[in-house]
Amino acid sequence: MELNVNQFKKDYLRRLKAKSGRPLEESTVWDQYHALGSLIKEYMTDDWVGTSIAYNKLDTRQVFYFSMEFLTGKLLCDYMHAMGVFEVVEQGLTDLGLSLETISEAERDQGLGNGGLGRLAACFMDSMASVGIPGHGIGIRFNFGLFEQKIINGYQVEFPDRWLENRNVWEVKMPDKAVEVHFGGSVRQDYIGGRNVFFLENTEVVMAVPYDTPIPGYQNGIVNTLRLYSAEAKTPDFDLAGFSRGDYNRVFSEKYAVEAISQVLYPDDAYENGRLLRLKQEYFFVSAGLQGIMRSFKRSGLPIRDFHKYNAIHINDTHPALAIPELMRLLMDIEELNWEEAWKITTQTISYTNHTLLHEAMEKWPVDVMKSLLPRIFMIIEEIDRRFNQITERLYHQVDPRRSQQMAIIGDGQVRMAHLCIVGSHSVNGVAKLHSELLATKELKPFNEFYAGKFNNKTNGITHRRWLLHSNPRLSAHITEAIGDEWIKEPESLGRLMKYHSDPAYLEKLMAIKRANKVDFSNYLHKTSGVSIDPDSIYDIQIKRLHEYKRQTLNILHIMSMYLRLKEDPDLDLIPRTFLFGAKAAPGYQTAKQTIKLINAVGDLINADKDVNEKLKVVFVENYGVTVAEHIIPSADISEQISTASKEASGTGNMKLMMNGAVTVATLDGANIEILEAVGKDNIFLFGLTAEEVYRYTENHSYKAFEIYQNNPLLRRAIDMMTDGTLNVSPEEFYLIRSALLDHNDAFFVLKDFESYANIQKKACEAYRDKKRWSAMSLVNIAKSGIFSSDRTIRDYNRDIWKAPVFETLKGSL
Ligand code: AZC
Repeated sequence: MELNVNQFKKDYLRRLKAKSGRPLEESTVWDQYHALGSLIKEYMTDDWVGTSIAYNKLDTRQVFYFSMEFLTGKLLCDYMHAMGVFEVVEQGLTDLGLSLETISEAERDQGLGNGGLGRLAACFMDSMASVGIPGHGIGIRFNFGLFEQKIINGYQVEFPDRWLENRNVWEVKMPDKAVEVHFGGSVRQDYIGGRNVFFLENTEVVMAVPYDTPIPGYQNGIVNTLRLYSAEAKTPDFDLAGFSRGDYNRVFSEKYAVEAISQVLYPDDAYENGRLLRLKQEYFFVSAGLQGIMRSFKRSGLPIRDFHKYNAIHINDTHPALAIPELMRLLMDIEELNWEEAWKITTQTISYTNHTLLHEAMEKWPVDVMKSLLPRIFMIIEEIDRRFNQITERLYHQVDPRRSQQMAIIGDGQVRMAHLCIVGSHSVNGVAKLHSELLATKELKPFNEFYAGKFNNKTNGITHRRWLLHSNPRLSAHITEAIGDEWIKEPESLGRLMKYHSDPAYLEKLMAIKRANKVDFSNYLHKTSGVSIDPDSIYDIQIKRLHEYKRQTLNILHIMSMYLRLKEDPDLDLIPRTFLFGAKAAPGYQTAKQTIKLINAVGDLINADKDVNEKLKVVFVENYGVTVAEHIIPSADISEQISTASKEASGTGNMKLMMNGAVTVATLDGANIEILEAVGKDNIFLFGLTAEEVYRYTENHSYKAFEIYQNNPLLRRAIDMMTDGTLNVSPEEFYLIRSALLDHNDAFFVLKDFESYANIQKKACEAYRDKKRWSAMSLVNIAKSGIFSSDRTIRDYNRDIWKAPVFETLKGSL
């Protein structure tokens, strides 16, 4: 948009006064942030409203991305970049004696997600708008996002994330678009006008109230919408009669029970804990979202039988799986279509992404729970299952009689949500080549054979605008100086940087930028936690959720072994190295929590030991999240992507780090394999078992972890350090970690991969010593990262699955 500095200053001073009721000199940083947010939102409004009018007018096919999680982070600076007003605003604020940096610190992270899955949804929102796809997000407006983590005495302690406590300037409440969602009750069946009709009776009614947040594309005037639903009690306040009788407890507890639905995000990443409230959350937003879509579709006057031609609904993992029976319900019970018509529309509307192969993450709901919470929905699922079984039984009863039971949606007293998604959608995709291949050939093989062509791959991506352009301005400028700014719209043109591959001046500047970013991060860390780190050491970074399969344990055991070697030989020629960890553990995941304590205990030992602390430092960065990531990633030298092969579906942190010039230490897992294909084997450090080997060892039970422990003295000493008193904790402190490794035969092959990990780490350090070689490696990683932009991912989804129109701009369609 057009905006000059003077106009901005004028607008801003007025807004500040109106919002805070005080002059600039007396305003707080919060006032300043709030006024700025509200002004930026206003600047966006014409395009936002215009976009939705244009989509309606053009009867456009639209995409709705249903996701339980949207891990958005902060929005202010992103918005300003998208609108092309960043520099003007920054200058205007400086003129007024204010600092944009300070003001943007007042914004709270929108942390409505656990990790990869939720952050992917946020990147997709950005890319859909920027690529020009009419695509919106549908989710839950949790009052509390993912918990805030504090490290106290080395332990993770969780605190509630009160992100809404000072209001959210970006959202717009839409009370007129609220819909009712029904739980419980019973189904009454009637035969009216020649057809079976189903009524829900005696249900508990919850109001789903939408809050809309604008999602602007990058300087294209398109503004899509993220719609998050909040649960409210139906009567506007509470039961007044009960209140006047003095029945306060009952009155309030009913209101709270309803509102509990959108109260808090479950803090489990890739793990399903099967709570009833969680199932309520899933149905709540799915039903609300579909009713909203249905309502506006009907307003358009288009025939209901064409619903799938105008709406593509994508479900992010199985959490929104109930969209399938819910859409069936709406089409049959409300729109009066028959089963076959409704089924055709439903399956052609819905597509599904699987994000994990881990069995503990696969959602299954007990039949009796589903039946009593959602009686009509359960009936529909039963009917889908019955019809599907009929076909599979006919097909397989002679060849393999067990197969139709294996494929059933309802089995062992449970509803298998992944099976429901596969049967009820027209496309099933994995999130990296290896993951999609394992889905099709192993975990979901019978389905892939049954549904030829339904399974496909869409390798994940990240928005290079947030993760490079905005969070690493020095590197962005250096790139633009060399190849122009086309890469912002067409990220694969980053490949043109390859011509600087052996240009000493260019590479030197690249390293100077990395050094400056490292200084920035060390200042940030010092300011936020009081910890000092040395920008001349290697920054070796592992940032992601804490999980046994991600193997933070392998990293820390290797650090412990380096410590032991250094203690024996203090003159060991090592380049100083800072190991940084950032990770939240699910509050109920004890092994993960012990790993956090272990990292901190090792850090305490090493950082205080003068024999080693010139060469090694271990830092656990508190409360890892989107904003912390934006500070760390530009400074990274080494990216640790060391999951047990076959366990990490894709990973996306790996992409962010490579894009910022870090070199990856990797197993052949998830998207690491595609990073290898992009950069070539000389620009990545690979180690460890392959997925095939992991499957083989697991299947034939030939792995013996204890033998490795006995035969590798250094590794044994590192493991024993957990219990022998060196760490200044009780010998019981890390018993879960130790027993997972030794008593339960190390399910994630930490011991098996240890030696090859230690070897590759040595190689990485040798490479780092050679500055020229390292800087060229770093450059190749940046240059080849364009394919990991979520713009590419979104274009792939749209080309193969959604098939929505792509608009360069909507100007002129109004
Ligand atoms: C994650 C995967 O673990 C990660 O590898 C992937 O990059 C990310 O999704 C985005 O696709 N999965 C989850 O966070 N959660 C579940 C239930 O899979």
